[in-house]
Amino acid sequence: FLLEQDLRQAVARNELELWFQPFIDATTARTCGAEALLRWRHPQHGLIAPNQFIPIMEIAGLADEIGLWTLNAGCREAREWARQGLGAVKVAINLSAHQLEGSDLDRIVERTLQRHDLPAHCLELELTETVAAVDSVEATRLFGKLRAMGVSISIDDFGAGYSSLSYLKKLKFDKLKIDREFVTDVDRQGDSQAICQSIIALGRGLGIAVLAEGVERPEEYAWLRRHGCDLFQGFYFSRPLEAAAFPAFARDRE
Ligand code: G
Ligand code: G
Ligand code: MN
Ligand code: NA
Repeated sequence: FLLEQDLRQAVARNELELWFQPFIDATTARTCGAEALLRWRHPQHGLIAPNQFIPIMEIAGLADEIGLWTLNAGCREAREWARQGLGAVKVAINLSAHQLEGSDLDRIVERTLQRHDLPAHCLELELTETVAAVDSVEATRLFGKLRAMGVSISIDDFGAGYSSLSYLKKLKFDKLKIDREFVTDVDRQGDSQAICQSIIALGRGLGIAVLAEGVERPEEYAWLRRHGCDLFQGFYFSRPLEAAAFPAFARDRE
């Protein structure tokens, strides 16, 4: 498979990039962080989105190597934001299931933070709920260590998977990210309203911040704000930005 052979070389050839999509804080209306989104600048095919190569990455056994690259590049960028005087802006890195297995992820994260001299509270790790629910004994140990270091953990695509809520009792998280499916047209769809209100209440009850993903329209933003959602992300505020463009965006919203 051609793309797989190319992907094996992508890290060494410096073809991977991180783009950054801002998180907006409801209280201050400021940028308080960004999700790092992986892109592959292929020499022939141009910029390739993660949906097109992450499955290949996982099948080809490259998830750990590329995951390490991503964590490292994201922390380096967050340190650069701090150096440029952007206060309290976190970077959120997506993890794949593989990175939690047999895991010395806590040690990897610790070393990466040290290497870049980045405070742990500037790093957030995003997991889908299916990933979070895999092996709760190992995950409890791992998340406990990461959170004790000061790293935050988010549940991505919340509500879109098949998992039960029982992992919310076993594991501690810092943020729930409401899946875009429930955010789209929330201002005019009763079923989405019931679901978003429930997730916001759940977050409140558990003491976990709630972020709405995929906000595209001002009416969606207004509805979610009015109903107590804490954080926002989506095209309404900004598309994912190239690394070089992010600091200016964050500064302009201050
Ligand atoms: O960037 P885009 O908007 O196309 O993201 C598509 C999907 O790829 C999302 O589900 C996102 O979580 C995932 N994704 C983006 N970057 C990474 C990454 O660095 N690692 C992993 N595992 N998934 C990522
Ligand atoms: O699955 P995850 O949430 O990690 O991935 C985020 C994905 O959602 C990225 O592919 C990103 O480009 C996309 N995205 C972010 N904001 C919006 C939005 O407002 N609308 C749409 N359609 N997609 C979005
Ligand atoms: Mn994500
Ligand atoms: Na998501």
